[in-house]
Amino acid sequence: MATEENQSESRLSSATSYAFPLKDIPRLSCNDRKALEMIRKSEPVILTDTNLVASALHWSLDYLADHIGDGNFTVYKSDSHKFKYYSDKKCKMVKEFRPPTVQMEMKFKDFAALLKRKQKERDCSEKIYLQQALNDSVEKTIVYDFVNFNWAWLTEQQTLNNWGPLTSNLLLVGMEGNVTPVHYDEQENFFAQIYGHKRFKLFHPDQYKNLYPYPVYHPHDRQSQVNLDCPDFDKFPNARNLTGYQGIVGPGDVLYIPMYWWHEVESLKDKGETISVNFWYMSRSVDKVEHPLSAQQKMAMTRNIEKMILQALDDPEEVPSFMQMLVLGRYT
Ligand code: QVZ
Ligand code: ZN
Repeated sequence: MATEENQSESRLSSATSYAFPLKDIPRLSCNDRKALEMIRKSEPVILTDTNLVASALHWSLDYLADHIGDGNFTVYKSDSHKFKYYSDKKCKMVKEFRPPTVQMEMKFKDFAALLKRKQKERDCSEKIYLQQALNDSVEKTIVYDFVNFNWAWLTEQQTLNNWGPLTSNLLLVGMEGNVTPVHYDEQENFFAQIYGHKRFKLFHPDQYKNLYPYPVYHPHDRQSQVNLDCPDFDKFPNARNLTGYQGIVGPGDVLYIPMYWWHEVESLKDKGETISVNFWYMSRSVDKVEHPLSAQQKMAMTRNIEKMILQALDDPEEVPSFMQMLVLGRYT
């Protein structure tokens, strides 16, 4: 009888969303010395007045549909509200892997029409997310806004922080409710919000042990195996210790996401869709390694060791037993 009660209780608790302790990400002026200090120290901060994308604040779904041109755009479709990234290259490494999203190519006008149709539908289980590099595929009016981004401020930050070159600029158009599950990137990121609002949850790189990333050879490399909506604490017990930060960005805000910081992103219900542009930069060059190593350096090291072992064994299926032999009963 007691067992039955416990079972129903655990069923209930796993269905209820679990709240991790989250502190607010500071919102500061880009002229505030504290803000610059945070970027220098690789800490997340929301900058409210960079004017980074001031030239694009008139963008909307209809405006883009009218002016972005008839090039092809990459659109992801998901059966749920989640858009968990996977690497096409790594799909063959895991036999039983089934991609959770479908990638499509379409004209922006067709994307806009599809998005509006889905917003009207009562069944909102299927979602779409446009993700396109801002490049020559877009027409003059949009290029004009793009050229008028605050590149002077960006270049100043790049220089101050010793970052490498800008590697890519993604335009993101999402539906409200879309969620990009928790993952990290190997780049520095200025994330600029243009239309609608997004909620970010951020976790320090030292939360690695609480977030259980997939193996590097897995298509979901750099993603957490933990579902933050209903964590499986039996499988991932340290997820109970997870602590992080949160913040909401709106039009004109720029969030600095330091390299290796975990992030989950949700498009909020407010304007129907969200429009954002991110700026990914190569990391700063490390001039001197100091001990103890930082969480960031340990993550880079862990990735390299995993890659070396995989390369030597030449078979992902041999990696788990090898790792266990190395560790179990010796380092545990
Ligand atoms: C979103 C999606 C391959 C599918 C970042 C967000 C983010 C952002 C933007 C998250 C983002 C970046 C890459 C990709 C996506 C990506 C996707 C890549 C397939 C989910 C569309 O994580 O670092 O700027 O705003 O939702
Ligand atoms: Zn990301």
